[in-house]
Amino acid sequence: MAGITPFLALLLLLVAAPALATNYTVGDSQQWNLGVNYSTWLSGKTFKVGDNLVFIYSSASHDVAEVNKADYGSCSKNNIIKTYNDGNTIIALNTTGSRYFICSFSDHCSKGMKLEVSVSGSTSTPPSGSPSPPSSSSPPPPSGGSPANGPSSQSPPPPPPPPSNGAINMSPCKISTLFFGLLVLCVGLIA
Ligand SMILES: [Cu+2]
Repeated sequence: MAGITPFLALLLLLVAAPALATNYTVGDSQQWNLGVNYSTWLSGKTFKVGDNLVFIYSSASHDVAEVNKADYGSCSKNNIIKTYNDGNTIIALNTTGSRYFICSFSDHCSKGMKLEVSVSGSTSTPPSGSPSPPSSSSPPPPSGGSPANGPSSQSPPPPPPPPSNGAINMSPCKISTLFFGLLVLCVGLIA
């Protein structure tokens, strides 16, 4: 019976990592209302695929209508893609690109109840080329699995790479002193 190898556990961890989505309550404590500056609310925020927008409002006073870019600009209600009016609307940002939301009540859109969000892909895209990061901190295997008693179920982590020092122009005496210091440092790190 094959248990979950550490490699597979790491792979699962990597796959599960992008699932950490962020819920953004539109307007924060001011919610989805008249008199809120949503440009200010948007500043500094970045939205990525998997995040959610949460519109909280009184369904008697407001709604959330998704529109296209042109209708967003003109506050037109002629081509509404979808209207939500449950008072607690969660919009899943599943695709990259811009999404446009307005309130279709009266003239609320032209009074500022409009929100454009730009959704980007995964933010954590490390530069390719280094498949194995130098920091080799192997996470413990997830609990819940069967206790692995196999002899090769867990391999010890590889030793840290030696510190690389550039070319130093010094007298032999100082170099030997420096070398001895580095040796002591290395022994201290390993021990
Ligand atoms: Cu409204």
